[in-house]
Amino acid sequence: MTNREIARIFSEIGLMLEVKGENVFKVRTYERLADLVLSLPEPLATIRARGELRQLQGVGDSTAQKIEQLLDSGALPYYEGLRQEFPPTVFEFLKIPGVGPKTVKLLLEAGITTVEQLEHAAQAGQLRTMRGLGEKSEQDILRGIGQIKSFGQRATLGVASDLAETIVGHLRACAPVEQMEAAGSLRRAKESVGDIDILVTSDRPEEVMDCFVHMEIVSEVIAHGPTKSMVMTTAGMQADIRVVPPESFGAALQYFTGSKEHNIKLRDFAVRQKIKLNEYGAFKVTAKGEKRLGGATEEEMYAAVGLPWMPPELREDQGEIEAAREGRLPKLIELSDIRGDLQMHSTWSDGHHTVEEMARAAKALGYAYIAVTDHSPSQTIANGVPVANLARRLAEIEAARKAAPGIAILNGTEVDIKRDGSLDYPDEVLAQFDFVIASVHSGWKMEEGAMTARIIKALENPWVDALGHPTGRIIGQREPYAVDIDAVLRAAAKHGVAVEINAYPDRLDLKDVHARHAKSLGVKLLINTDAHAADQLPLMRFGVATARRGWIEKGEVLNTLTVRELVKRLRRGRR
Ligand code: DGT
Ligand code: CA
Ligand code: CA
Ligand code: ZN
Repeated sequence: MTNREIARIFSEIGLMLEVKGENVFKVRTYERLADLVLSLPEPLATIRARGELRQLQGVGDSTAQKIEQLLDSGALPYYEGLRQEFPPTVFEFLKIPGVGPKTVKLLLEAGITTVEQLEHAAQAGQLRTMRGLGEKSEQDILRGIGQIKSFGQRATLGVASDLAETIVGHLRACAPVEQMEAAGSLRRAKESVGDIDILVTSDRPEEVMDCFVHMEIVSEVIAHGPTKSMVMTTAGMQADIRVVPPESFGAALQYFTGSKEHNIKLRDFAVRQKIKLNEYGAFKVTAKGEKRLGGATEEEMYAAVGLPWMPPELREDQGEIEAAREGRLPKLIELSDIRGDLQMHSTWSDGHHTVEEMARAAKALGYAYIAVTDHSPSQTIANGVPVANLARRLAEIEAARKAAPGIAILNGTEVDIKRDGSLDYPDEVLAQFDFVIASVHSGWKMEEGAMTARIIKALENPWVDALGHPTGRIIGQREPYAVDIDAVLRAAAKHGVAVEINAYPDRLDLKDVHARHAKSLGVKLLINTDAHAADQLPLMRFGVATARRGWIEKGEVLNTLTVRELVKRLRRGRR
């Protein structure tokens, strides 16, 4: 069993115990275990082989035994037993935004056991009569069910990327593939991906098909042809593969990368030049017939109609073809432009690794600096740092600076924006940090005007350098809070506050179109991972991809600067 699978089982145990109404400490124990397992840098089986399971923080004898059982047999009687106590839909309930374990308990007691029954009961106004629920929870539940339906079977960019990497890695090892690329919305780095589209060249296509349909992660073979196949994976996501001849690889890659809207516009543009573009190539159409112009590479496809190649992230028919014609495509930011990461959490709040461990991991990525931004005190669940502990925390940061030279460690905080727009540390405390990013973590349901005023008030505080995850959304799970993002971005521009593109793939916040709007207002951006463990630092790539979808260039992102330039350009550096 993988760490991820074991973590899921612990997390489900925690949820089931919570639905049962067990005591919170027991529940938290399992939540923490799940977090711990996810943050481990190596497989549990390896740790066990060294005899070090019991040395993990928070792992006692009984937990270690459970892990051993799972590793040996793939099953855990304690877990199976709990599952028997609930209808199988209990986890579907819990996925509905706005439905927590306490609500699930009430629903089950009322005999509601499927999402369908729940939706009907909510529509019929039956929930408001139940103790502990009201008209408001009824509306929340209906809205939550609606959100899940509209996200449908799509996956987040993070999940889709992992899956595509697994498939591509498997094919490289198993099949005689030459060129290989994942196309579609994944290549365009859309925030959600419907299915994975893989293109391959090979002189033995049938062997490629065989390897593909026999992958361990295949749960169902939907189609198995000589050059085209389609499977459903255990992750619940469909994947398609096509083998194409090398002279058509660029044409197919261009076609299947999409977007459909981009392709339609491009083909229109081609037709006016009497050129035909399709998944086989580019062709000049004359009275005598068709003459092949190219198709082995994407460059040939675009060159055939007199355009430069353009990055997949731009291909959304948002003006990129016009810009290409006029020679004003942006020079998009790249991952290698990033010199540091300015939002992450350490063991001082809810992170899994120490300041020094985070610094070493960031240095290994080639970064020149990080800001460690632990939560502020009102985030009690996230173990926010009380003022009284800040001096000890700073001492640890100073020690880490000595122990991990070669990377600058900024003493930062992710300070809470309270409901009234005031901040969770007093100004004289904020003044002592090197970097302050302010975020909303509570009171999601405020009305738009109040939320906008709340955030703008926070941006007016002279010690706020940046705004974190500006709309608070969790993709496919939680809608952004109601906020006038245009007004917020204008305030950020006015006060010289940088605005974050949170790179965590479940957030991507600012999202692409908002990033582009920010750029048009002259707002400076930061791309940060919000890592809660060292292995999350590489998620930076998703934030960079989102910035690229927003047409962002290097010069608009502050964490592409050297640390000296950065410190000068932060708001506090300009005082
Ligand atoms: P997804 O999978 O829903 O996240 O989005 P895509 O963009 O990956 O769409 P998908 O998988 O249906 O098709 C992959 C690409 O193939 C798409 O981006 C453009 C191209 N394509 C598919 N169907 C059509 C079509 O009817 N017309 C045109 N022009 N292109 C198409
Ligand atoms: Ca697709
Ligand atoms: Ca597809
Ligand atoms: Zn946060």
